[in-house]
Amino acid sequence: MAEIVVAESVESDAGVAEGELKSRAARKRRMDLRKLRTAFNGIQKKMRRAESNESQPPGERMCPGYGMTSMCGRRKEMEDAVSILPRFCPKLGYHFFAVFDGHGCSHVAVSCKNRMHELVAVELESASAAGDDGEWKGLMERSFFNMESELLNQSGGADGVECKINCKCQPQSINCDYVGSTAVVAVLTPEKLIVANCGDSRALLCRGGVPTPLSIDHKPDRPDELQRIHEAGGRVIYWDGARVLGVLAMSRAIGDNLLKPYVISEPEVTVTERMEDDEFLILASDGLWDVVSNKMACEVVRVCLRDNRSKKTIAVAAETESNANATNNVVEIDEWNNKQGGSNKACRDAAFLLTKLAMARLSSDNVSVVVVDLRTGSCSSNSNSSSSSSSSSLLEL
Ligand SMILES: [Mn+2]
Ligand SMILES: [Zn+2]
Repeated sequence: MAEIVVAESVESDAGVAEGELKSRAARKRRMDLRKLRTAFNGIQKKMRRAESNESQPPGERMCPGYGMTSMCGRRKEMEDAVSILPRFCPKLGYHFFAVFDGHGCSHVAVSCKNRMHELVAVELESASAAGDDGEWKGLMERSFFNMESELLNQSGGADGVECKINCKCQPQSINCDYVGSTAVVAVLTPEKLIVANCGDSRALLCRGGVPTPLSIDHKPDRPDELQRIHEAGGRVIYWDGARVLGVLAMSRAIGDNLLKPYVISEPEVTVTERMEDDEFLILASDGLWDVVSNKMACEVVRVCLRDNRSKKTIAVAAETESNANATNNVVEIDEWNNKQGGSNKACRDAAFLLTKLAMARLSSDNVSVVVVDLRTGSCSSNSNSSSSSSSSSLLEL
């Protein structure tokens, strides 16, 4: 600002009559620039507030854009379940996303869908500060343990099974011990992305265009899992792929009482610091991952989200062309950056496209996909700096 003032006084001191018009025009340009800069500063401040969510009570924080598809596909029964709960823990304002892939029957997956977020919220509320990574690990492990304990209590012990959910296995009590579900659970905080996984569903982060898995599938032939099963006295038999005792094609699951202690429900937990170049998160059941690679899934979602963004950018450009008033342009950008989170068309399209791709590639399983656009809604403090720097570079243009 000081620079501009100095420049103005120098020019008016020159006082050349012919230059009068020129300098008036220059002054007007500077005034416009100053207005624009003031407008940008205001918007930057607003963006930072919205993104850090500091001004909002945790219970009202914006959720990133998300979309999901869950399809029975070529299977007879639908045994997948999806759970999405923005602000599931009102005290902290964190967001919850999960995919549960049931086997034997849907009741374990459905119970997980109904209860897992509540169990995680109870743990979060009782934890004094869910800040450090070790605490997150314990917290998620306890939630999974409690989830399974509830299922065991439901199945009434020696008297047989008493499922609370109406399901196909209810009359045949013995089968219920062969019923289970995978669980891939993601908790999103303004700074971190926590993933707890048990089974062969998968969480994949796209960071700067690079597919970054946040979970490793629990398959019986994964060397460390194979060793664990052997040490527990179990065996992995190859019967249409590697299976625990020749039965289950995954080495961890919630439920599956008859395969204990070889099949365990303890999740593996990753805590990932959110970065400015985090693009989106995909959670999906093996119905997708069996036929679509991490790389391809990332590419498909990128195109969907980019298409949506570029449409918006074109709209902004058209608006600018027809209306030379720069301030209007700024308002458009402001709206674009602050667009509300929540269920979002681009993410829904991306999830649907991935599901269709799995079908086209002859997936024989249920397919469930959740896509979360990490560039919308709540952002980390890291991305605050990036948004302000990108605004400044806009200003320099
Ligand atoms: Mn499956
Ligand atoms: Zn059942």
